[in-house]
Amino acid sequence: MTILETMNDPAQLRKLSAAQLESLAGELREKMIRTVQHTGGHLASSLGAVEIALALHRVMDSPRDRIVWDTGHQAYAHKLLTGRFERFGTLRQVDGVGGFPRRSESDHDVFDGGHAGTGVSIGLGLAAARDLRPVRDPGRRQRIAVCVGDAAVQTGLTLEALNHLGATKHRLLIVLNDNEMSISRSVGGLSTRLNKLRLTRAYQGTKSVTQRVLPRIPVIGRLLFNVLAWAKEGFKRSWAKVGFFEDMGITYIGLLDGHNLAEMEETFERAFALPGPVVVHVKTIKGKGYAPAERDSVSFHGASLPPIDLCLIDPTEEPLPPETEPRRRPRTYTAAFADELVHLAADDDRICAITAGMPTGTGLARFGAHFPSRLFDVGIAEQHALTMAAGLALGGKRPVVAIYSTFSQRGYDQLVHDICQNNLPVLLAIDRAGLVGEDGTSHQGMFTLSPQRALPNLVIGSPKDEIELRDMVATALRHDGPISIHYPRDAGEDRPDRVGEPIEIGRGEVLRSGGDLLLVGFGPIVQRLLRVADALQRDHGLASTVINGRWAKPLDESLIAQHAAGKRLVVTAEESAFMGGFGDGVLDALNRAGIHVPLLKVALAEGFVHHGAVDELRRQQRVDAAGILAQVRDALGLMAPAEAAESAEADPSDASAA
Ligand SMILES: Cc1ncc(C[n+]2csc(CCOP(=O)(O)OP(=O)(O)O)c2C)c(N)n1
Repeated sequence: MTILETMNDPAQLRKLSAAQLESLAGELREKMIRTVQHTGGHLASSLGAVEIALALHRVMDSPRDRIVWDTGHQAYAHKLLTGRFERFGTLRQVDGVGGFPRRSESDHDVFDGGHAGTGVSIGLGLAAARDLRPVRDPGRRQRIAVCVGDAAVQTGLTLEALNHLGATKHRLLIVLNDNEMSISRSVGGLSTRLNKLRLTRAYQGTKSVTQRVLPRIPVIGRLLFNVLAWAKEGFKRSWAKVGFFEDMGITYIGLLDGHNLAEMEETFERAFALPGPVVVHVKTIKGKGYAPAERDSVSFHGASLPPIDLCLIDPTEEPLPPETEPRRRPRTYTAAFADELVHLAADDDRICAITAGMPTGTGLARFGAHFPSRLFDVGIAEQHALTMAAGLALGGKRPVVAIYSTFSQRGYDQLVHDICQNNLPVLLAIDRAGLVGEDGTSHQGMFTLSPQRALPNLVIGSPKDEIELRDMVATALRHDGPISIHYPRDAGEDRPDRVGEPIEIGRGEVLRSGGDLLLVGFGPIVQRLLRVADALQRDHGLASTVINGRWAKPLDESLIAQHAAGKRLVVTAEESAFMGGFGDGVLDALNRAGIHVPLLKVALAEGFVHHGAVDELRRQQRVDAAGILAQVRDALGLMAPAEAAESAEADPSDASAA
């Protein structure tokens, strides 16, 4: 039996020897690699944070003490150490272990997250709450720690939290896990500063440490004296004023080797003894312990299957060559977007692009390869990305912000006030709209369409396929106002490629005509409506008109009203939240036109959608073709052919009646 298999409580960690802990670190890594081969997941970040997790759990008494994982993508070791070893093989699968901390899974998980930059605010809130409670046991104050990456530490939210934290006296340990990487390389002034720190302060001798440190730390009693004594003892560590944190009133300790357990434990222990907030800066290697991930942490940041077929990789070795040709996958919407943007930008030097730390995921890395000076990676700073786009537009540029639907939520007021109120020509390329699958609850792109529909001046479109996406991008960059184009994470429809051609804003498209039903869709879900229309015709002899809505705003109200009149049922379909979306727009339009036909709104059920394969989630949510068909049948009181045959068998008199 491995040590990991015997772990059911992190308290057991404190009984292990240094050699056992080293073996355990290896076992944790192996388990992660073997699991992610089958499930995909945030491998590189979690591999790099193994020793941090071990050290925190050894000096803290979780769940009484609280360990907050910023973003939460690096917490696999924490999960494995807190009772989820047995079920870890279900990582990111429906009803399995989630890819981020989840309070429903374990008392050791503090916060259900997934978005970067929340950790320090959560930690500060917990610390403030603790310090408002009467101290029951003065000898043992609750310890609170936040582990935050060098990219997430630069988010606006974290900077706001640090600024607040520095003005308080709350004891809070912030472990700054610095691997020099975001998903791509970390960017930003603070990054440059941390880089310099790494170069100049790493592993300086103790003598100079004490010489520099002793005069600078204010004398505040016995505990601190102990800390100073410890500094004198001969630890290889640099203590110095680090302007950025210390100017805000937060003690900085660094730089430590984030894979040296003993050194981290001792430092954390001492940091908890200090009377206020402390940043401990540790240097880690992203992907640590797995050569392919160490070499290419970008691909192994959030390894998904495909395109990185980890099944072909032996965890202990180099990647093995594929035995068969990888399955050809149609081009993604993201790729079509990037192609069109590069095409248009070649002739229009006003076009520039902004990403908030996601150049590869959004396809903008391609744009950057062609036009490096026109790509702005602002780091994980979605709010700034949008307002900077407003500034670029005011300066005569045609900015394109490519952003995942879920992360665009961060910049709502920037969209309302900075872009829409000023009616500026900014294209918001909303990638990952709809269900995204295994990344789960925090990442589903389902809450962007409804709030955007409320915004004056904003045009909102979604294409039926990847070529129509090219058309919409071409349209958007000729439009003189804010426009938001929503498209999914999926592969496209494998249409023959061509460059985009502008289309008319606010015009829908009739794809098929029929007299019984009207099916109207927003985005690629229209393809499923065509299959539903086929099935209704085949199984029930019902003819449907199918409209590709294209624009949620302005909606093609007259086209929809014209085709809705006299139908048995109008069906709207979208892969977005149930309330306030495209279907509600159609309902309002029909009411305004005085057309009273029953309307079935197909959308995602109210509530959050958790993790799992996207096809499975679509099935669960009844937004796949079969699910939509079933909903239509329910609405019309029809039976599926198989059911009809079954009930006919059960009751032959019915069959003769038919
Ligand atoms: C608000 C938000 N924007 C973007 C992302 C996508 N994202 C996930 S992890 C990550 C990089 C995090 O880098 P860092 O904090 O340094 O941690 P590391 O993965 O390097 O350990 C990004 C950009 C996110 N989760 N949340």
